Amino acid sequence: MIEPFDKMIYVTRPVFPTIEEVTDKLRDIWAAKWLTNNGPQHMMLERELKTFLKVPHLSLFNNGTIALIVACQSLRLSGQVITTPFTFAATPHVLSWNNIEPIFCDVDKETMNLDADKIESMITPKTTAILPVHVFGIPCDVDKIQEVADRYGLRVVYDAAHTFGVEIDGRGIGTFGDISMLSFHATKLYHTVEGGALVMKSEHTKQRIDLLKNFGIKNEEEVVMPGINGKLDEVRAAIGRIMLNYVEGERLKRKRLHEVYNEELAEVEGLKLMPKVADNVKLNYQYYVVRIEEETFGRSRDYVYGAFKNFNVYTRKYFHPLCSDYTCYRHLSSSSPANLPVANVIAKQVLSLPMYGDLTEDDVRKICAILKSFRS
Ligand code: T4K
Repeated sequence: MIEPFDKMIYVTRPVFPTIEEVTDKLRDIWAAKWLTNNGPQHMMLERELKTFLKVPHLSLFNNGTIALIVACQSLRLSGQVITTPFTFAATPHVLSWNNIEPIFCDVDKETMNLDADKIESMITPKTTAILPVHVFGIPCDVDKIQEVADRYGLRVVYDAAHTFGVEIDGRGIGTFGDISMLSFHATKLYHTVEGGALVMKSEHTKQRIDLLKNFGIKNEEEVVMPGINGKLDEVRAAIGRIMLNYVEGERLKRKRLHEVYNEELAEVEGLKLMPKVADNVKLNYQYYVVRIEEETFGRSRDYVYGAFKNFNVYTRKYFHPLCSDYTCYRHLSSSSPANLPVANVIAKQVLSLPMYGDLTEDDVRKICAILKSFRS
């Protein structure tokens, strides 16, 4: 008989810096009397992140969603953009906010990312770009996606919200495609409370993006494009600078917890664990996701999700429902389940298990024991 946890175990918990570290930085901000609009903390964080992430240019934002909206604007995307239905709501919504039709393409059954072999069949004369997501921090097939994009003259914008610090062959994940978006939301491995960034190849694109995130204001006399307010303020930039000291420690704690999950769940019939990646990929271990195959596990994902609550464990069904099933998108022809057979299966199986550095190995072993006890 397994006892429930005596505290709520959530799918994740934000990393908190010490209050003293925050107070120290607040003193700097108070002394400078500068709160937002490209202040010193903002400028320093941009520089520090560029180095940390091994990327040539980076522009900070107040959240990842606004950043992605601006990325589409900066490349003047229009018409249709091919994306995945297996993602957070923000991904297709960003296209809608740009008056672009999301075209949903099926996903790969192992990585759960956009299936690069199916992209070509979704291209029409209206297609201007591909918007893949590195789901749960597992890199997409970046080479094949770029090859298709090049052949058809399409842009590639990555939703890299889950991929802070991920590298392929020592190369920052943000350097693939034309632009990548990172989210610095509180629930991410690295955060600025709310926040995000765009990573781009050229200084010219950065200049355009910096204008777009500040109302298009070039100087006191000239407003050169219809921009928006996407700026990150000084308080959150300062917290972001502190959090850079925490991110590698948090990554290593999560790496160990991933290993414990893998050890404990490896032999359980009916569970499919996180996809394996090539040796040249450095992961960030932000999420731990299992797929519950009802026929062999004997219980459905929804049963497991509900039963965990009796043990005070609050898992999440990331990402169910599929975006293609939202009321605002299900009328699209690409949303038909016949077009998305793999995504439809995966969305019924996935469950994100608790993953954050403050969990102990014993907590994870107990979560695994609870999960195994559900098998019938
Ligand atoms: N693209 C992708 C692929 C994304 O996953 C996201 C965001 C975006 C784009 C957009 O980026 P941003 O505009 O957000 O920068 C959460 C996050 O709010 C969202 O950022 C994230 N993806 C998504 C996957 O997860 P919810 O609605 O599940 O969050 P919530 O409030 O239910 O939090 C999850 C758990 O975390 C809670 O059960 C408890 C814990 N928690 C949460 C908060 C906010 C805490 O313990 N403390 C906290 O302060 O969306």
